[in-house]
Amino acid sequence: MESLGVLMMHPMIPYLQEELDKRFRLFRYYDAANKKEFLSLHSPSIKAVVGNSIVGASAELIDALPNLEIVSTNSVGLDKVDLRKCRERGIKVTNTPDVLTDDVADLAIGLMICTLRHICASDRYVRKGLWRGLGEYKLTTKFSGKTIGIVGLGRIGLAIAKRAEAFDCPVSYFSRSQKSDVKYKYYSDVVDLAANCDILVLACPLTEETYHIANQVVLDALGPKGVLINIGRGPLVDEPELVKALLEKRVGGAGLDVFEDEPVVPEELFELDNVVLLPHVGSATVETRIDMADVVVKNLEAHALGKPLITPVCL
Ligand code: 8YV
Repeated sequence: MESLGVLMMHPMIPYLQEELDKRFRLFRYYDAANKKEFLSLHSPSIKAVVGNSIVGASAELIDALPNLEIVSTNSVGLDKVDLRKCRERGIKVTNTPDVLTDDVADLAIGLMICTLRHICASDRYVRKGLWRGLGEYKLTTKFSGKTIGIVGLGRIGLAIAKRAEAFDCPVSYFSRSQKSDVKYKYYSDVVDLAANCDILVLACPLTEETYHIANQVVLDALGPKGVLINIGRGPLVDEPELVKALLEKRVGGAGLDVFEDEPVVPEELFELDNVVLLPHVGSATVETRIDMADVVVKNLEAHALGKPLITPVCL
């Protein structure tokens, strides 16, 4: 297995780096001062790429790696992997589904409650001494019982729906096609879903089809009492339109874990108490990141031994 050269694109938890180091020949792309030189020097040895949601395997990178056999991304999202190129070149792809579902769904519910009940803003109120100075915090909005519209009813969307049911929240959803095995109300049009829910949750993958799925029309359908939650990818939302809609109070609030140009977050949002901003931490718990690392390592191990992959992506 030591002959498998693995290119790591971005720093990840030490555990993953150690486990990869133990088994394979690890090349740290992010450490290289001159990336071009680094690649031309090591490309003959590199057979695997480990990326994540920040840096993955672009067409340009894949072209620079003639012996690449597998891309194993430390994420469930595949938007940073050029899947078309992988298909063309016969390069295998794996990701980290399932192990992060609970964390991301927990965070989605947390964002909904935080946004409606102003948990972060109330906390700031106490820390700034305003409770003592100005008295009680203003009234907020009830969460239990709100109608939740989920865009994308995959593993994470379903886990959010299951949690929402415990709060007596009616769930409806939009996806490419209606699911035969769920009881939730289906909308074939995302605008209709937005118009008929209190909280719109983006839980779908980022693809050409879903880019800016939450556009101005959808945001206006969601309306001044509606709240947008995004735990998917930043570019699912037309961010300038969302900022405008929030500032003009055409949308009631937003809970965002992801942004169009991370780590850049529109500063106009910093002052809004009805907006919760998180630094892309959906899967960021010790337990889950270790589980994700194990999936990456097991996939590469299986590949090196010629065994079936653990979580192959169908290309
Ligand atoms: C991580 C993610 O933030 O799984 C995804 O698609 O966005 C996250 O789990 C990321 O890959 C960590 O680097």
